[in-house]
Amino acid sequence: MNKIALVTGATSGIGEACARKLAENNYNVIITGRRAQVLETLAAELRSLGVEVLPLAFDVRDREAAAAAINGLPAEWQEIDVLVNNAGGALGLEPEYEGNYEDWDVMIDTNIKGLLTMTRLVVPGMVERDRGHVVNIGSVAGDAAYAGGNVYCATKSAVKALSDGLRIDVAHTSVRVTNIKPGLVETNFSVIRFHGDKERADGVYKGIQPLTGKDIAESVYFAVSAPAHVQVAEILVLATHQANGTTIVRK
Ligand code: NDP
Ligand code: 8X3
Repeated sequence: MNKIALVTGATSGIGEACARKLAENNYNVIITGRRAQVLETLAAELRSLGVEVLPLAFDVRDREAAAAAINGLPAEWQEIDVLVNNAGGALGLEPEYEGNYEDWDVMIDTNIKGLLTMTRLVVPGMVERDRGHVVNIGSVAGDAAYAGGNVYCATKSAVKALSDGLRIDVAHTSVRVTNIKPGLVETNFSVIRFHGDKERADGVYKGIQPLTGKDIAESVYFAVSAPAHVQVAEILVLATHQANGTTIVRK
């Protein structure tokens, strides 16, 4: 019987690549995100790989909707083996003293509270079954702040703290917790950060070969496919000409 993975934010970028990688490796996948039509299209593609796919459209900031989706899972989808908490992003790059309140709320509500909601809904079943793996998508941005990163960096520091905290809280079980911390990955991330300004977004990846969602999915799968006694706690994955969140050599 195939294992079951749930990937949040599977409509784009890293989450989409994770869903594809897991499906290619015979996981039945629950794919989530807000855009129902995009989920349907991806579901059709992944089903052609011979696995079962359940698309669930909801906003991770909406606790009631998230609870209805997870608590209402059909019986054959309830025993989730892998939760990839990926949904999230950045909005704005203003100095902290000039930041936008609404942008702050979206980042905190999605990257921290949304991740927590999904953890709260899915992990009790893993603990009960004494089996499961939570993969949180953190960021190099959580290791140290960079100019204008303030609130986004804080949310990714929170992902590190929440991953470490969960790892402690499930240490008496066989549930594993991994924090994947990508560097520059070319996805929709920067287009969204700059509120649709594609030219500015392209500038983020100018002069350097960025990572792809697929590169990150490989790390996710490395952690998930490790032997049961091996807990990959963290992986920091950077582009080759990037040394940390601020040192990026462009050619
Ligand atoms: P994308 O913008 O390409 O994808 C973001 C995904 O998150 C989409 O599938 C989107 O789906 C989903 N999402 C966003 N908000 C919500 C919400 N409120 N409810 C449900 N789903 C939501 O960006 P990435 O793939 O790059 O980002 C994925 C994760 O990786 C994020 O947590 C990001 O912080 C992290 N990351 C990204 C890096 C990068 O350089 N790109 C580097 C390090 C970490 P939909 O719009 O359909 O809701
Ligand atoms: C995304 C990577 O460095 O653009 O988390 O913040 S960075």
